[in-house]
Amino acid sequence: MHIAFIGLGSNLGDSESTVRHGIAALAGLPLIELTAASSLYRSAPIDATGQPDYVNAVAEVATGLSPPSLLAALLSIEKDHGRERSFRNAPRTLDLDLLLYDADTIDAPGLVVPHPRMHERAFVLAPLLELAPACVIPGKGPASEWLARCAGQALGRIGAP
Ligand code: PH2
Ligand code: MG
Ligand code: MG
Repeated sequence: MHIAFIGLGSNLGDSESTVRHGIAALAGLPLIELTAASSLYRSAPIDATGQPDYVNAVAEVATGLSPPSLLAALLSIEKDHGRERSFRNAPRTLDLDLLLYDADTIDAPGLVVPHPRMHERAFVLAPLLELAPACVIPGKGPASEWLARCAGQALGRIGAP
């Protein structure tokens, strides 16, 4: 079994409900056991302007799936929730990002792990640190040190998953 962390985000439709459904959908996948889910957070959009705020969370799973198979499963959940890809960072019903897979580093077309921007985003780091306070991002260092550098990013805890 492998341990993976998945980032969830939504800023279109009923985002709180969608993120909760996304977490439940992860738990329902074959060869995936949901081991923990963070609180939900509301966050201002990063790298996008004039969009609604996001709801974000992070889930921890134990899985027998390889990284490409896990990614394919994540994309199928996004599709089930009506995800459309119109332009980069377009508002989305549900985004599921593979953040970490064990301590692996992967650089393949369409699959880069650790997620290349996770260390500079409070909406990933705060929920991740709830689940894994000692988390070290391979190639980057302690997640807690990166969160301390994200002080300017607006983020509020909504509540339990
Ligand atoms: N996702 C993005 C771009 N910007 N901003 C917030 N607050 N939350 C996100 O999930 C997010 C974002 C691309 O996936
Ligand atoms: Mg994303
Ligand atoms: Mg994505």
